[in-house]
This record gives sequence, C-alpha cells and structure tokens, in this order.
Amino acid sequence: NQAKYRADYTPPAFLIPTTNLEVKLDPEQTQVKASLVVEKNGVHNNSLELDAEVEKVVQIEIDGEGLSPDEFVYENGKLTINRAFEKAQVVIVSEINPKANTALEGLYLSAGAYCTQCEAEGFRRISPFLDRPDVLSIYTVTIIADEEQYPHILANGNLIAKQKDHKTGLTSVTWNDPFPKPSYLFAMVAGNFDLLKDTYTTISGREVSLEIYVDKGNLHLSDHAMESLKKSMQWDEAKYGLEYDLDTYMIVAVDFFNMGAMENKGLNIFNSKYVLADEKTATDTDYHGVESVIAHEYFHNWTGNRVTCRDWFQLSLKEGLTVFRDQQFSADMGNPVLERISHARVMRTMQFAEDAGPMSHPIRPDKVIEMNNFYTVTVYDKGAEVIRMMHSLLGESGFRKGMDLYFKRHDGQAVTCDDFVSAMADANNKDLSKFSRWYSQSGTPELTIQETKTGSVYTVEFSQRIYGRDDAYKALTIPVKYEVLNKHTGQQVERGVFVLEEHKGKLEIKTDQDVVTVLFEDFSSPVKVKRSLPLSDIKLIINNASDAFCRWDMLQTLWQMVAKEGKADGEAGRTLVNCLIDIVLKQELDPAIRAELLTIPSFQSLAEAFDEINVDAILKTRTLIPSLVTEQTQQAIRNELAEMGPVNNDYNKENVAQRSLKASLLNLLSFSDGEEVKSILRSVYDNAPNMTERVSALNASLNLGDALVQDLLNQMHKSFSQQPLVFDKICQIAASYNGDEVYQMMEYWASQEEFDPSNPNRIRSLYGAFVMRNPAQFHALSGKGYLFLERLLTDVDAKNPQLAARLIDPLLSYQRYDEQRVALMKGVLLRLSSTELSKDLYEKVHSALA
Ligand code: HT7
Ligand code: ZN
Repeated sequence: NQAKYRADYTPPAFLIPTTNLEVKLDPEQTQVKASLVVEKNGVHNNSLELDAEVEKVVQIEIDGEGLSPDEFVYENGKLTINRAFEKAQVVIVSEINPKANTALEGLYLSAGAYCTQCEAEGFRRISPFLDRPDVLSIYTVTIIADEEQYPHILANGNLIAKQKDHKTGLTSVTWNDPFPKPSYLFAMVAGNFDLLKDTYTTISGREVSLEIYVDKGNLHLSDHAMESLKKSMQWDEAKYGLEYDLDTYMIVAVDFFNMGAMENKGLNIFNSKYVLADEKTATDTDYHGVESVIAHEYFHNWTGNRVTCRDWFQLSLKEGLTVFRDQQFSADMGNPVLERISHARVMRTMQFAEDAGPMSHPIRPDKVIEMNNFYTVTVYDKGAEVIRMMHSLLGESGFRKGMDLYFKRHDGQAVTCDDFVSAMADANNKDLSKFSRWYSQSGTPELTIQETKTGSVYTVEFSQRIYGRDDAYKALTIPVKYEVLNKHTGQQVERGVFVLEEHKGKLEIKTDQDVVTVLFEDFSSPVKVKRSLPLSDIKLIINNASDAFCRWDMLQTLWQMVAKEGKADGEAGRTLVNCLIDIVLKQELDPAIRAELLTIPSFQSLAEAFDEINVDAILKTRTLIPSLVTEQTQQAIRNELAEMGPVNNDYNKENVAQRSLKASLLNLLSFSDGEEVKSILRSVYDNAPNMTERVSALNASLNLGDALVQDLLNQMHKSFSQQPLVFDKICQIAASYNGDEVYQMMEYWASQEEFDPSNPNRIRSLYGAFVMRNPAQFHALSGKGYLFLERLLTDVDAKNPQLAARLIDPLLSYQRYDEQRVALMKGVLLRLSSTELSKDLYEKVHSALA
C-alpha cells in the first residue's frame, strides 16, 4: 500500500501514439489483443514498464517477433518488457474474466451487458498499458461478439466497419476515435438495449446523432435524459462557445455502476439512476439529478476530454471546473437560489467534515494511496467553489476570456491546475499567485467577524485562521459579498464585494445610520463564519436581506444556536419558533424559498455548529422545534394543504416549488399528534399523481411510528414491483426509520427478490441511507449501529472496495463525538485495521487511526 506523491511527477518514459485493440468477448475468458505503437519519450535506457492487472498475459510480440518468457516480467501490477527499442509495434495478448469482476472497474458484466469503467486506473484491468492520463493515444477498437445476444456493440468515436464471420457466427465491429485520449476515457459496451435516437444541429450546422441505450422495456423512461442532453449542448455553445466534436454522442444506462456516470469520449456510461425517469417512478429530485449529471458528463467533453489532466493529483482541474459548469447550467435551468442553498448544504455538511477529518486534503492533493478515494467532495465541490471565487474576482466576461485562453493554449493536452490558473490570470492581466493557495492548502478557513461603529464609520473586521494551524496557515483570498441594512427599517444602505487578502482586513462603511451587515451573500466563499449577532439582527436579516440565500442562511444559524443551547424554550428557541410560525403563515412568500425555510436542517448540518457533537441535543432540536411550530399552526397548515389542490405533473420550476412546499408542510404536520394526521398522509399517498408526492407522504410518515410507514412501503412495493429505482426509494425510507424496528425492516427489504447485494445502488439505498440518514439509530449508544456498519464493511470490501470505502465515511469523524461514542467507533476502526483490507479501505482506516 504505497503512497504516491504529487511532487514526484515525471513525464512518461514512453508514449503510445496509436492503440489498436481487438477484444473477443467471453464472460469468463475475454481475450484482448493490444497492438500498440510505442516510442521512447526522451533519451534513456529504461525498460518499458506497463501497468497491468489482467488475469493472464498470454503472448507478447515486438515488431512481429515473439518474446521469450525471460524477456518480460509480470508481477505486482507491472508488466516489464526487457527488450530495448526506440519505436516499435508492441503486441500484447491477455485474458480477463468480466464475470468475476465484482469491483466494477475495467470490463465487467452489468445484468448481462458488457461494459467498462476505466477512470481512474481501470484500463490496466483490460490490457497492459501506460495507464496514466498524460499518455494520449488514438484508439481503434474491434469487438468480436455474438450479435444475436449483443445487438449493440459500441466503443468510443465513429463506427468504421462491421462484418459477420460466417464460420464462427460472430460479428466484428470496429470503432475509431480520431481524438487522442488517455486510457481512462476508453469505453466499450455490448448488450441488448432499447435505443432512443434524436439529432442535434450544432451552432456551426453539423448534425450530431444522439443515442441513449437503456435496458429493454425502459425506452419510455429516457425522454427527460434526451431533453437534458440537448439543453446541455445548446447551453455550452451559448455560454462558452463550445461545440460538440464527433458525429455521434452515445449514452448507455447500466444498473451496476460505482458512481453516477462516466464521461468516456463519445460514449458516456451512466448509472441508470441518472438516465431513467418518468413522473410515476421518479421524484423531482431525481429529475434534477438526471438533468445535472447528463450536463456534467457532457461538459466534460471540453473540460476533461479535450483538455485533460496531466496526473491524478490534478483531478480538480476537470472535476472542480465541470461541477462549476454544471452548477451554472442548473442555475440557468431552474432556481439559482435553491441551487446555491444545495451547494452550501453539501459544503457544510460533507466537505467541511471531510476537511476536518483524517482524510483532509487540498483540492489538489499531495499524497494518494488509492486514487479512487480522491473522488471527493473536496476535489469536486470545494474545487467548484474555488473556480466560482475566480469567477467572482474576474467577473463573467473576465472568466470567459480566461476559459477561451485555456482552450486556445491547451486543446489536446494533459495539463495542470496551475495551467488553468495561469490562463485565467494572463487573460485578465491579473496576478492570481496568492489566490492559487486555495489549491495547496487544506482545511476550512474560519472567519471571525467583529463589528464596531465609531462616529459615522461602521467597521467590519475580518480575521481568518484554521483552528490549531496558526503558524502554518497562509492567508487565502476570500471574496465577501455583502449588503448593509438599516437596523430599524431593514432598508438597504449599501451593497458590494469586499476581498479579504491577508490574515486580517477591514471593511469600512461611512454611514450615519444604525446598520447591520449581511455577509457572504450567495455563499461567496467556502468558509466557516464565527460571528455573534444579537437575535434582533438575525431576525432582521431573515426578514429583510435582499439575498434569499442569506435569509435562509440566517435561519440555519438560528437552528444551530438552538441546538447548541440544547433547549427549545430558551430565547433562541422562542425566536426560531416565532420565525417559523411567521413563515408558515406568510403564504405570499415565494413558494420555493418558503419550502426551503420550512425544511428541518439535517443532523449533519446542525452538527456543524459543535466542536464536540452533542447527538442528543441535535436529535431533540430536530423534533421539539417542529412540534412547537405545529402546535400553533396545524390548522393553518391543514387549510393550506387542502387549498393547494393538485399540481400539474410536469417538471418545471413552478410545479417543483409547489410540490416541495407541500412536502415541507406535510413534514411539519407530521409532528402534530393524532390519527387525523395519519389519515391525511395516507390520503396524500393514495391520491398522489406522481412519485414526488408519494415520497413526500412517506417521508413525513417516518415521524409517526412504524405501522404507517411499513404499510405505505408495502403498498409502494406492490404497485411498483420489479422496478429497481423505486425499490431503492423503499429501501432508503425504511432504513431511515428511527426505532429499533429498523433492523428488522432492513432485513426484510434485503430479503426481497429485487435486492441484489452485488449492485451498489441497492447497498447505497439501504445501508448507505441507514448510516447517513438515520443518525438516531446509527449513533445509538448501544453501539449497535456501528457494529452493523462494521459487519457490512467487511462483507462489501471483499467484493467492491470502492463501495466499501464510501460507506465508511461517517466513522472517520469519530473524534468529534463524545467519549463513549469515540470509544465505540474507534473500536470498529481498530478491529477493521487488524483484518485484511483493500487498498481503498486500508487508506481510510489507517489515516483515521494515525
Ligand atoms: N469522472 C467520473 C468519475 C468516475 C469514477 C471514478 C472512480 C471510479 C468510478 C467512477 N465512475 C465515474 C465521473 C464524473 O465526475 O463525471
Ligand atoms: Zn466529473
């Protein structure tokens, strides 16, 4: 389990300008013949050392001459060829076993279809290669298979030949991708699918064939994905002048997939969860997920594929930037405030926790054992926040100039994060050297704010640090978008952007009025804010800030204050209850924002406020406050729900807002007593015209004892049998049930026919939901939840290390809990550390215990 360091980068000793693959598909003995043009890169006498994790190397030839066994060594993941050459045709025949591949990296079988996942280091499981992103090659791929069984035989690029061998009955299909690409973007698929076809005419008038391949019988579920793809293509042309470059864009939806989707050149492979949707089976959240993941993968065609990463330490070069682009897209398609709220939630609940834990790393990591462990919220989401700050500093047109220069300089290259920042700086004649510290420094900056008024000058003093790191901490560039409000009237006095560049800085505002500032509008920097505001100012901001994000944000601060006070009847508690009652009664507020304001913060977001997480105080706050609110508003809520009436099923901003408001109101209502509430939820479920409303009723029913939930879940199971994506929702809701019965419930759903434990979606929906969405049971002082996870991890790690390494995340912040829980969680980690673990889990367990 050796670590690799960013500082050790050296260019490849050899290059592979062209790659010809011939793949004879067989479930257990697939034969791969790789014919590579290999040439020395620079002057040296090194042997050719290829990355290799294939079952068997059958034969090697160099320039037509077979190698004897003593001319090569295949061990420890490397195939070393000891024959000197400057440039040669190297042919390697190897064998692999897709059926035995439960890790889902390389070539594997997903419900009978062959598919591949090569990022980050999966290509070496298909064929020995220089499996690193700075080796770009032009691929020609011939796949040989039985066309009757696999009518769709696909690879990257353009189809150039197809022929049937009448002797063997097998068909050879040849694809060529004219764009040089790294091996991680290689893909091939063979299966029997339904195909949705459409076309898109690019801005320069080229017609592109759009093809979405889905499991037989799912064609009716692929329209939203197709619409999302067309919108993405058009958006990238309009926003960044980026046009698609091949004649065909293919998306294949598979059921077995470790992540969301993969941007392979011209042949994206998707987790079916991010393709399939109709209103009967998918919620608005699912629709949003499909739209944004389709966009994300499409945008990678330029930010990732045309310009790729020099090495894996630069992952944020493509991921941070592409997340930022998909965030911009989603904001343009929907509601920008809601998007920003959801980014802030991810940052605060997941990224800040990661950055405060043992796996903390800069957005450009310095040290990696298992690359798969670095597809993180830090690289992706904090990476996107860093790009967003550059966007704020340079402005819309400055950012665009930087992007244009980036593509002009680096199209067709494998580059670094520094190259990106240089393009931004040079295009705008700006020095971004200080800003680039965001790439090398881990941890979340804490901003302490102090406000004073002297005469007619109102001063806001900022100071930045990371607790415990004072000497080593370098000041970061922090844009602070702000608004100044009159303390009495709530009217705006001034609005602007202050950029903090040093450890301390001052924003001075000349005014004779009594004022309060609204800080970090639109979540302008990914920082923690330490500021003690009087409750009256908090209330004023909630009611008057121009930025809806900040109104929501202040309400979250208030929730955190209550959780920390540990009681609902203190001053903060009373203020929060009154604010929430106001919002319940203020029907004239924007429904989308009102729904967010009425959403109970997650356990994780309240936990953010604690140095030592007080599990009981958080759980209590999350039930007491809504109970107090509904005590006084249940009639109003019932009336409003009754008046709301049916919402049209279409997926658009207005309808989504109505449905999400309904969900928040139903959830609040479920905190009031009485059989009547149960019957309201049952009737909402029974009469729901779509999955969003059914799931809202089910989520609310979680607060009312297990009988109703189980009943509704069974009803859902009956109506949607053999529909895996609906089954996942059932699992998620069951695993979130707060009561000891949850273990039986999980056992029951895991015993159903639809539950295939080798499918990551099933594991994530049932057990992932238990560890992430059921804090009361997971953190129960009996230690039962932790033990449950321990057994699960041991099981899953043996089959799918990547999946196991994601499930362990909640245990990694064990040091933030109370003594008893620390001991219990640490016990699990210690026991795991004494067993044989995959590289993935080893890295996490050992860094947690270090
Ligand atoms: N670039 C893709 C990353 C990805 C991945 C990484 C490791 C193992 C499996 C994976 N599947 C997809 C996804 C993306 O960011 O678009
Ligand atoms: Zn990505």
